[in-house]
Amino acid sequence: MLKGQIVEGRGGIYTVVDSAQRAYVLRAKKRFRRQQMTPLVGDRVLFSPGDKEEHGWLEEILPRDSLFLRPPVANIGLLCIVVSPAPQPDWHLVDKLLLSSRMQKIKPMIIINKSDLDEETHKEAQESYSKSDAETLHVSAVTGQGMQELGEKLTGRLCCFTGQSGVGKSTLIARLLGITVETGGMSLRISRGKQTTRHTSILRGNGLMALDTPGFSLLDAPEHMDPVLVQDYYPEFVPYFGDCRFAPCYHDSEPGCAVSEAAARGDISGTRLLRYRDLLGEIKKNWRERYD
Ligand SMILES: Nc1nc2c(ncn2[C@@H]2O[C@H](COP(=O)(O)OP(=O)(O)O)[C@@H](O)[C@H]2O)c(=O)[nH]1
Ligand SMILES: [Mg+2]
Ligand SMILES: [Zn+2]
Repeated sequence: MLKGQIVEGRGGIYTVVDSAQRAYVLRAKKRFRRQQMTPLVGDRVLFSPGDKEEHGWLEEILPRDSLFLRPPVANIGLLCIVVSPAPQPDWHLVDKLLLSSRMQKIKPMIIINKSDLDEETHKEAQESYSKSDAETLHVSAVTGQGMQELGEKLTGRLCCFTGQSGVGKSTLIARLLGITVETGGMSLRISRGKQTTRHTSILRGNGLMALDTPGFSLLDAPEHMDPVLVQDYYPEFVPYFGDCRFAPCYHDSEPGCAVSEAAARGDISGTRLLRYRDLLGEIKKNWRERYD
């Protein structure tokens, strides 16, 4: 048996690539369906290659390091959350993506693209996230600023690009991997129309592996999350947890809240705390309505 990684899955046919970048076409054995195991793009697998024109067989899915749901991809090593000056950043969306990456134990990175247009967006990002553990990097796919450093950070892991539509995800990937990818304008409109049938595949080039996603304008808050756990995913709040007057404290409007005090002193970002409270409100509402 050989070892490889699924780079594409379509209608029960999987394309798997081995360490020498050779591609194989495979089908999954019936056993997978019986066991309700769905092979996913990104899965590391064992397989028997086919003979000449015959497809081979996917034999076994190796344990996953991570599982991302939108899109469904296994073993993402880095979630690249892209923002730009235009379209304007939706920091609530960034916070939700950070939350889901941390819940899945996937390292996040915030990429501020189109730095050729302004530096304000980068300053805003630093204000919000310098105390969290998310790295921020400002680049321009057009001028090439920061692109070499970005390429180095992507090396050696499967990187998923996500964020609003139009921020330059496809342009960044095309430039980094040296390949052609559908970007803005007409082709974007076409790909939008096809979005429901659009499948996910791993793109490869220059020794890098990336996933492009169509981008979305809205991401729902987690539906079944105990609201008291949300704060655990805000690393900059953690040092203050023991110092709040109430236990548990949601760091919402409780008196004597050490997290609120830290924000008032400017030790953590006040805007991020305000957005946390909005998200907490949404998660509380989902939690109350979970049995409806
Ligand atoms: N000024 C500027 N425009 C960019 C940059 N990167 C991408 N764009 C443009 O932004 C638009 C959307 O890019 P696209 O890659 O399709 O965005 P996506 O929807 O996130 O994949 C296109 O017109 C790109 O040419 C950049 O760094 N600077
Ligand atoms: Mg795109
Ligand atoms: Zn508190």
